[in-house]
Amino acid sequence: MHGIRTSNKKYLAKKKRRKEKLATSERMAEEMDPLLFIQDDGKREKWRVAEIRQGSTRRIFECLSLQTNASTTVDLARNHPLFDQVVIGDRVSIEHEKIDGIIVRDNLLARFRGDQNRFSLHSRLLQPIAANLDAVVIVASAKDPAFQPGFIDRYMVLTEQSGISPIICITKSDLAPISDPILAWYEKQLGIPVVRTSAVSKEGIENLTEAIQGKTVAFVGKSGVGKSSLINLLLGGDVIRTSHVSEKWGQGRHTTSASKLHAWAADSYIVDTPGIRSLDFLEMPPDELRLYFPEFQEFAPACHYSDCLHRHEPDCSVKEAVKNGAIHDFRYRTYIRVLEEAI
Ligand SMILES: Nc1nc2c(ncn2[C@@H]2O[C@H](COP(=O)(O)OP(=O)(O)OP(=O)(O)O)[C@@H](O)[C@H]2O)c(=O)[nH]1
Ligand SMILES: [Mg+2]
Ligand SMILES: [Zn+2]
Repeated sequence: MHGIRTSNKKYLAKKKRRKEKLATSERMAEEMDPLLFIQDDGKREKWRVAEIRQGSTRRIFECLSLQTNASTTVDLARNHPLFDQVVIGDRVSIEHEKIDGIIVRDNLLARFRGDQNRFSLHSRLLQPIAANLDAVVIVASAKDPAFQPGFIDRYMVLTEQSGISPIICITKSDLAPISDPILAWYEKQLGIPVVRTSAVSKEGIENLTEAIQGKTVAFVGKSGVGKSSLINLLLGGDVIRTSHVSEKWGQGRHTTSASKLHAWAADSYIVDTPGIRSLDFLEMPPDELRLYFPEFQEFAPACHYSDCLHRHEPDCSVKEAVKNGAIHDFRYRTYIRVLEEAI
């Protein structure tokens, strides 16, 4: 009897969650003009957008053919309807040396704009990072800049929101051993692959290769953690510029200034992204955030209030689970920190 009730409750909660999740994707879809997004009819040659450069009056797009090894450069003038729609990783069709349609995306990794005051007017709340990804590699360094698992947690909110699976990569393992218990938790309780690498000693490069071969992935993380250095190794040479971060770690200047997609093996692409200083969630709807902590979902249906934010509410099963160790305290603290930014 009890079992049935619980599973029914779980089912309803799941259904509700799906509906709520839809809200985000619907919001994102609303920003997409249906006339510009086309279905893949399988007939036309498809191209993948690898790089976007801003010219004085136009935008220049470097594209790689999905059928052959060809690459091509096309551009769009400012008044073209696709001018500000195309994102790195997009699959596009090209006609008369112009992009004439974006194929409907599988997914879009985006972040909330942190550079605007939440009361300011802006047309787009989300800033796209890359489209059509199979996974996101969240890169953190063991040292220089210091290991900060809170940043990994924050990125996981974005990967959950966009429905893309995360891979955690702890690099610069030559500088410090990292045995933070949170890493074991990510791996064992959340099922997220964790690889440890060094671009200097080459430790773990094989594991990283194995984790991302045959996929399209984006490398994300703070500036100076070593994203481009790893990608250079995978590309087999010094293709991308990397550089020492200024004396004060974490305050470093950004070496990679724009995202770029690199083809490095058969059907394998990596998007190198510029590091960011902080990931802010001012625009995250507070009642949506809780959906992006997957380990809460098992407990949330038993909370007294169905709209429980797991903060100050009485009879909260999530808080109970934190207390008895079923949910990691560190993850819960990240949740509360992000929630307080969003409220
Ligand atoms: N000791 C050590 N240093 C590394 C390693 N990987 C990268 N570095 C150094 O860390 C610095 C930053 O590396 P980048 O690869 O440019 O870092 P990034 O994450 O691409 O930085 P942004 O492009 O600014 O986002 C460089 O001085 C690298 O030589 C590593 O595994 N071990
Ligand atoms: Mg870089
Ligand atoms: Zn609760």
